[in-house]
Amino acid sequence: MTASVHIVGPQFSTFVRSVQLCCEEKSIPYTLGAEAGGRPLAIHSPEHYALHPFGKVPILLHGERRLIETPSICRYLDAAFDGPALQPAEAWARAQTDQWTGVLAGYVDQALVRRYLLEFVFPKGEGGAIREDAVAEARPGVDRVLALLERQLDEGEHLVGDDFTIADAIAAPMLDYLAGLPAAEELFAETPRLVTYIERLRGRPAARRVLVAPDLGRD
Ligand SMILES: N[C@@H](CCC(=O)N[C@@H](CS)C(=O)NCC(=O)O)C(=O)O
Repeated sequence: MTASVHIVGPQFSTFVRSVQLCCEEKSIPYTLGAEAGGRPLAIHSPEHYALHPFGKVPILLHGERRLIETPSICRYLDAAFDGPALQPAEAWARAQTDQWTGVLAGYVDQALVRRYLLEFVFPKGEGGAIREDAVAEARPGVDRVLALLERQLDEGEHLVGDDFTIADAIAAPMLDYLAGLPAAEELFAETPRLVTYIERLRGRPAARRVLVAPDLGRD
């Protein structure tokens, strides 16, 4: 099996960044980009659907192996490669990590990214305007999720206890984007632990390479 992996997807994607963070945290050699097998891969092309039946990214390529779904990819990288463990060994803490990984990649992604953030990043209003009604409609869901994360951070420095896990790798890119919005100060006004947590995540050497640099120039 080859020592390096390829992450298929654009670097701006939150889920691609989560997989990239796992590689960086574990020092796994990787390449990243919207290509596969040395050829550009157009989103939603037949070639894309051949690699991912739902036409999403990321897709992990490791030698002959192909894997989809960010939580599964992160768990695989953690299990198959050396480097610092990104999941607790103890059964209950591991189950909590799995739980949060699923919650983040599902409900939290929907509320923060799909329903809210994407309204700012890819505005769908007339003339490319932000749809203020869609933003207002999505906002209660954002507030609920941020309050939930704030409560969870009462228990430790990261989402599951004190150590960085794949749950944090999934949370980091979406929270980083959210914290970059003009409305961030108001969004996070009631969640001081979350603000500190985002700064903690952003300060990790791996995160500095993934969240800040839009293009690492990797090929
Ligand atoms: N359940 C998937 C979700 C992946 C996903 O939604 N990726 C987004 C990019 S962050 C995507 O592929 N968007 C393109 C599309 O929906 O067509 C996972 O965990 O990897």
